[in-house]
This record gives sequence, C-alpha cells and structure tokens, in this order.
Amino acid sequence: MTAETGRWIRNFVAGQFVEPDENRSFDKTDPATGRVFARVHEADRDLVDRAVSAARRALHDGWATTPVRERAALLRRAADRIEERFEEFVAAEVADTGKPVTQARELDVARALTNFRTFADVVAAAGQESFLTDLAGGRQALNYAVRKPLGVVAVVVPWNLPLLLLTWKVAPALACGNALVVKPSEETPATATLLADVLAEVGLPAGVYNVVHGFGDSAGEYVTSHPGIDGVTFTGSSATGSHVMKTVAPRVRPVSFELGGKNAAVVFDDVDIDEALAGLTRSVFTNTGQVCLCTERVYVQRSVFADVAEGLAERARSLRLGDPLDERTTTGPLISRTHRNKVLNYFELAEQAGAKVLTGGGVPQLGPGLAGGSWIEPTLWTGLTNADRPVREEIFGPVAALIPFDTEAEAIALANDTEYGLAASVWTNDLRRGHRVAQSMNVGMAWVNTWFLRDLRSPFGGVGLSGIGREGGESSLHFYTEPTNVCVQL
Ligand code: 6OD
Repeated sequence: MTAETGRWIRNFVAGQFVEPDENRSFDKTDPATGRVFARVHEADRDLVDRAVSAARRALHDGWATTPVRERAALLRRAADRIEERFEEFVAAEVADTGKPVTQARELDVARALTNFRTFADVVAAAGQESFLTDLAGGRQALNYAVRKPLGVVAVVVPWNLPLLLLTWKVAPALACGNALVVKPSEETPATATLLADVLAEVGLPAGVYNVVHGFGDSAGEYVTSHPGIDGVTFTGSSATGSHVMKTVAPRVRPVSFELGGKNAAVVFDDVDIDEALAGLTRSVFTNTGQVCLCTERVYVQRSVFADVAEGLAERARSLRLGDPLDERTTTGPLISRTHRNKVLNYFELAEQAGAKVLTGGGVPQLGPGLAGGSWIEPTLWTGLTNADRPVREEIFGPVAALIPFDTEAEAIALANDTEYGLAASVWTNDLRRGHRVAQSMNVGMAWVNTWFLRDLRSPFGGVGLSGIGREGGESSLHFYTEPTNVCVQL
C-alpha cells in the first residue's frame, strides 16, 4: 500500500493505512499557489484510542525489549530507504510547505537521513551510569541504572521543518524502544505519512509508529491528554506548548518542549563584514524566516551599523521568490494566509512604532500562478527599540530589526532582554570575545561566526518561553528512557 492514494492523505494505525472518511476530512492547500491538492482524513477520538492501544500492544509484543543492535540496524535501514525514495520525500515536503526544492533536498530530507544514522550510532554507543559505593566496614555496594523505554510517546511536530523535526524525535525515540503516536501539523501531513510507509517497508513491527492527522484542538489534544500516553515531545509555538503542558499535567507525564524564539545576532565591528552578511542572510531568511532558530533581532556595533544594514538589505533584495520547483528559487511563501496576516500585522505595528523599512514591508507581486499563495517580502527595519512589540514578540517570518549598540556589555544586555531563550549568534574576529559573549547569552544554543551548524550529539533546546529540556545525543536518550537504579550490596 502506498502512503497517499489519489488525493487522500491517510492515518496510519497498527501497521495499516486507515480507510478515509469523507465526512471527517479537510483540504490540504499548496502555500505557493493556494490550490487544494489533497484531502486529509482527520482522526477522531476513537482512532486516537486505537493508535494508542496499538502502540501499547507493540511494546508488550516485544518492541520494548528488542536488542539495541537490532533497533539500530532498523534505523539504518530506514535512512537507506529514505535515501532511495529521496525525491518522493522532497516532492511531498515541497508540496506541503512551498519551500524551495533545493532547500528540501539539502536541509530537510538530508537531515532526516542524518537523524536516523546519528541516533543509530548514539544508541549503539550508549553505556549506563554505575557507582561503587564505599560502606562502613570495608564493604561496598554497586549501583547501576538500567534504562527502559519511556513507553508510548506522543510526538507532536510543526509545519516549518516537518520531516526534519519529526525524524529528530522519531529516530531517538525508536532507538530507545518506544512506540509512537505521531501528530503532524494539519498544514504538513504528507511526510509523516510517507515515513509510515518506509518504516513498514524496513520491518518496523506494526503499532510501533502510528500517525493521526488533525488539528491541535482535536487530534492533538486527544493524543496529548490520552491516559495511555507516557510522555510528550513537542516542537511548536510557546503558546501551544503552554496549552499542551496543561493537557499533560493531570497525569504528570514528562514533556520535552522546543518552543519559540526571538533570537539575537550580535555583530561586532571587528568582524569580516562579508562573512557576517552571508551568515545573517541565512539566519534571518532561511525557510522564509520560519525556523525557530531564525534571527529576528540584529544588534550591530555602531561604527559598522550603516554598512551592515545596507549590505543586509541588498542581500535581502537579491533573494529570489518564485516557483518552489525552480532550482533558482531561494525563498518560498509563508505556510498560510492566516500566518501571513499575523506577519503583516507586525509590519503594521513596526511602522506605527516608527520603523524605517530598509527593504520589503509588503506582499510581492508574483506571476499569476502564484497569486493565490501566501507570499511576503523579505523585510528589514531600523529605528525600533527593545520596547517595541515587533522586537519583543516572535514573528516567524522573513523579517528582522537592526539596532545599534556601543559596548560589549550593552550588546549582551540588549540580546538577553527577552522572555525567550532559544538561540543566539555572535559575529566577531576576536576569538576571546566570541567565547565570552556566547557564554553570556541566556539561550540553549549560541553560535560564533555561524548559525544552525549542528552536531546532533550536542544538547539542543531552550530556556524561558523557548522550552523545557534538551534533546540531541545523550539528552535524547535520557528523555526517551526511564532509569531503574539497582543497588546491590556486595
Ligand atoms: O536542528 C534541529 O535539530 C532542530 N531541532 C531544529 C529546530 C528548528 C525549529 O524550527
């Protein structure tokens, strides 16, 4: 069976694609054109119950105790199979999001392979904590912690990097022997569904990976509040994270949340300007600014402020918006008209607050085929301060405010003046300053002279409104397992 038959995107439960129900379905629209290209079967409570039960059964039927080397081998086979079906994943991701095909290939689908391969290696190399305890009278005790799967894990993922973020959670969760109920965003249901097909092909037992489609307040909430769920991993907005936490709270289950950001870049005047401009362009505009790590606040030392502002505006103007399937396209649309209205509202707020618009600020005129899409112009502002809402609130679009500073201490204070704490980048040729400033950022990840450079073994996550916990490498293994400590008196 294939993941998509005709225009349907289906749920996947207990190893089977579920026959869709016309009366319980919604349209899937292409954000680049506004055209509907598929219908998605929305899961009801009964289907979510079936998914959770199937997951529980799969755990008991042996998945939870499958040897680590077998789980690691399965992850490697999944990566190989995604590689064989690479262009199918690319096409599905581009259709769902409107993102440029080159980005889907080089970032989204490429990372899916790396996610599976890395966590196969990480789990295969993992040891366990043990302590020899000295007791009175010269005796000793041996403590060792046995790590067991967390159980049935709800995986709730957003629409911006759908496959990347899904596999970032699915790979370590499976590596640790969990069974999953996945709820992709209603905006981007396709690649989670295609992944079901791949995982079945490579021999994942039925019930270990289930997909239920729908909206946050339907399928999403049925899953996260379900009494059969042992933990929830979620990436999305801070507001939704807060709501998900309430749905989980009555049963006190562990959560791992990677939420919003209002990420700063700090640019010092000793920097190599061209290198910084190339990095800033990526950090502000990648994925049309729809990455939780994207920079929306750029603090620039006053003596190079004009050069950086003009240089960045020039690079923004040279971004190429257009057909996502055209390999020359650098920048796709926003995910939806609803999201575009939100971003446009910040454009208005910025102008009301006295922003000077260096470039952008509106909706571009593209060819007739794209007129129904959710396009927006890459936009840069000067003239705002940290007191203004567009500088305080996450916008999640291709937009940043540039703000001057004079001293290192001032730059640190400005960058840390936020309720968010996901990521920051520091741009300087002074290595000591780079370390110093990066370490003083109140964030989960600080980059120096780069952005979104990833080693998947390192901890990833945020503080404050940006989330709870870390994933990546050992941090993922810790979240997706529960230890039982055994103490033996010797
Ligand atoms: O690179 C990753 O592992 C990661 N979790 C990226 C998150 C991006 C959020 O939009």
